[in-house]
Amino acid sequence: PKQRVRDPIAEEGVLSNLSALSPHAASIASSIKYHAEFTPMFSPQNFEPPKAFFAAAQSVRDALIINWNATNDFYEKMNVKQAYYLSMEFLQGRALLNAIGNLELSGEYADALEKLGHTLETVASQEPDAALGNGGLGRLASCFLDSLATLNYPAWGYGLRYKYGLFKQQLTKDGQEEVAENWLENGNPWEIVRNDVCYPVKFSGKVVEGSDGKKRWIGGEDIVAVAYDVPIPGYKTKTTINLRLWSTKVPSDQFDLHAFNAGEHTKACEAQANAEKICYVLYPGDESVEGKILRLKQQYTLCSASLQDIIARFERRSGGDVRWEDFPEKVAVQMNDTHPTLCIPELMRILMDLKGMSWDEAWRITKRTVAYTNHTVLPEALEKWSYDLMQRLLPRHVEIIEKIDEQLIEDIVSEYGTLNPEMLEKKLATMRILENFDLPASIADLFAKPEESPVDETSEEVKSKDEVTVTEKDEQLDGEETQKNKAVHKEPAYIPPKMVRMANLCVVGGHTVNGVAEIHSEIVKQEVFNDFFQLWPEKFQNKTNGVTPRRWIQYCNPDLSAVITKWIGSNDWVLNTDKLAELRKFADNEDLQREWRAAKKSNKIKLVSFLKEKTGYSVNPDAMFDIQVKRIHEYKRQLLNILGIVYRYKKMKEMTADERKANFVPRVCIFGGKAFSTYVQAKRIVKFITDVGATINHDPDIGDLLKVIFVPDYNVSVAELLIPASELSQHISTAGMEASGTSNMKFSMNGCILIGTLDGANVEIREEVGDDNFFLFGAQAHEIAPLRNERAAGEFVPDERFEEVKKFVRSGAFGAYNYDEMIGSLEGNEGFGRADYFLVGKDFPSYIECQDKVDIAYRDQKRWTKMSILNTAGSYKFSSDRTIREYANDIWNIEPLEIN
Ligand code: B1H
Repeated sequence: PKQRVRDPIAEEGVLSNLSALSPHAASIASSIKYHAEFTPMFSPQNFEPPKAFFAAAQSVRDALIINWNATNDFYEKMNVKQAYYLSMEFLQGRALLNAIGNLELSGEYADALEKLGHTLETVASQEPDAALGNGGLGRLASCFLDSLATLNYPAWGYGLRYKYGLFKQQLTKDGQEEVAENWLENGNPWEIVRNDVCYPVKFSGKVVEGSDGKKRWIGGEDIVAVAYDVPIPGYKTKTTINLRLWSTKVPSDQFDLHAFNAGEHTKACEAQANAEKICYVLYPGDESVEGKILRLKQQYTLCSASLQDIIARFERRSGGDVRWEDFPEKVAVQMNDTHPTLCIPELMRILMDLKGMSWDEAWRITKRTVAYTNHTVLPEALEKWSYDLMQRLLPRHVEIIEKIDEQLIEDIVSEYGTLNPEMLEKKLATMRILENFDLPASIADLFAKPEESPVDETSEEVKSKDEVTVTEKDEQLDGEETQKNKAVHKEPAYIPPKMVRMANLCVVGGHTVNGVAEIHSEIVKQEVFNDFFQLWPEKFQNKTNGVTPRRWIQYCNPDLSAVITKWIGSNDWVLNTDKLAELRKFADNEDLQREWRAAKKSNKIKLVSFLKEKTGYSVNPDAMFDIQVKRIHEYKRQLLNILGIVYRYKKMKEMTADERKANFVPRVCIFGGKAFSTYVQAKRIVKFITDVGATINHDPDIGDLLKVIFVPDYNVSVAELLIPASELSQHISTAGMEASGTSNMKFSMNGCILIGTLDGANVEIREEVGDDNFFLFGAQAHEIAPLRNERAAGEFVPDERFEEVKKFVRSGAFGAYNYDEMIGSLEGNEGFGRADYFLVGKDFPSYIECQDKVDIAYRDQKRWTKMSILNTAGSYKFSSDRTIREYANDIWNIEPLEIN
């Protein structure tokens, strides 16, 4: 303590070159210099961009911590009701520009850094993306945090601190390769580890009943979850909320020193490795049983640690007077999809086993506290867990789930007991939480079926317990296999595996269920959860998604933002996007049109150099930039897009140079997106797109008329470059399959015109921007099932042009790789699975005809610019501020509270 710490700020001369700065910028510069000096991980001699980033970020963090503390002190003092957004994913992207923008310090930081020899842009580009999410669902969670803070809502996010985020995508001649994304390698300047905020989390063990009748969960494996806090600043407000991410470690007393000293190093470190691996990767591959166990451990860690933390806060804020019936008046828990479903049995367990509540009391509180957002209706994505696996890992929770299921059966029977037994049985079969379970003895006699052949109950039990450790999807495949074998070997019939349906548990245990766009919420009510909707119609709501206009216009598109601000007369639109609608009245104004086009052009030019750097391809900035970026999935139909391009290319090749020029608008077709590592068909599509690009981009007949580019490693930062430069974007999922989509909103905000189906939020975007400003094609949601039936019955007659394009691909026009299997999936040939399940063939003609209309519209730049302006103007509804207000009012019942 006697040794004086060197203070570069106080030292003479160090700041002499800062004198030209404003006082605020000068103090920022000195803070950056201070952090540069005392950032231990970089060598002291240099001040290269990585170090400049880290030092700048730390100086921002200082400001955030002050606001973070003020915010939380105030919430503590006011004992307000708080909302908690629980999500396995937060796709934050970079934080620097967002933070200084929200603090209104961008100019000062730019000046300060310039004085220190760097541009803000270069410094900001040093930051790795925090990619703790897969796609839309995770990015939505991050937009919500920005809106919650901006609107001064008392709310926190809870998630996991994955050591490795979403993989980095590399493109090779074989297609996509995945590489680990070590985003924490150089440290994370935004997080604050709270070593004192940690909770025990248990797995396995057993349940015992005490003499008082209380259940206790004992033994098994104990780990510890430690909190890492990430401050989330609101825009133009002091409110800085918290994203609390859990990391896992072994309890401090569990390092086996004896084993280590005896030379058994691996054994000594085993417990540690087991605990730490829980937070190693986002979405560990779950094809293996080991992978499934890890994923379930992740989900439980999130739920258990977060609820313990929430409950501790509730107790602390209650002072000496804990009134549990007030818990739902102080706490709202939102489950982001079914991944945090274990919140329900975990809250029940804590309230009953640790706080001494009765089942009925605990159930009432739980139901008033939690709510569930559904993000997908794809049957294969509705989470189910093997009952046996869950029982091994979470025996107490399974008991609780069984009782919830029993209670549900009683509710169903009392509501529908007068139905005929067959219908009642059907209701029970679809609504129960436990799947493939016998009915409880108490009601089995309602369904007495004398003629049914007797099954050996005991052998059934034993078999399914031992065998079932994998998901139902795999089990079904296994099952089919086994069934075939068994037919030959005349073994007993296949026994369907016992499963826990997480979505059903959410619907039963939550007070509200919401979809994420109007059409999706209708499908949720009318199809996926229709039986529940009939029973509890009041539970169901819609909350159309939104995106934050801060990150997705203001910060990623400063040129366009300046034009908008000039014409609206102020930058109020950043907080109140309704103002964007005022642009409508200037849509034909030639001056606005000129400025609008200039902004787009400058964004396109920036993208051109990025594309050159990342892919080596040079593209013409005067061509139309046509973009499809999203996860690669058959239902999103990147295949439809690329086959449309192939068709266009083929037509071009059949023409003379003059005809080509006269008939086609030059286009740069850009793709981006990652395929799940084990999704074979998606990976094939990635390879196909790059193969098509390799052929077309080098064809001297084509030149600038058509380029096809796959941007590697699409992520939030890449999106921030692509979206502002886009002119046409594609949202072309099979109708009824994309719950909402959120990039559609971002593109529209940035003056990009959409081509799309009537799916997800496209429907509402089209309503707002107007039919004339949206390129619509394709079958509608209600037509899909009949079309699939028609397809299956062999009654579908494919369009000539579709046949032609498939034949062209098969001819080997795009290299040696055999694309028979990919094209076969569009035909339903024997062995190629479901016959064009996503209806690419059906929608192909209307798609390419619509693309012709796009070309015609683009030739008239006045018309196109007007469409572009009307997209931005009509996008006002899709701010996440609007969405969050709706959640706050209709689901969470929380009020904004400004820090004073
Ligand atoms: C969405 C997911 C999802 N829906 C499982 N479902 C996951 C499901 O890791 N997993 O197991 C991860 C993600 N993601 C998306 O949510 C929808 O497809 C989009 O249409 C929607 O816009 C987005 C946000 O609501």
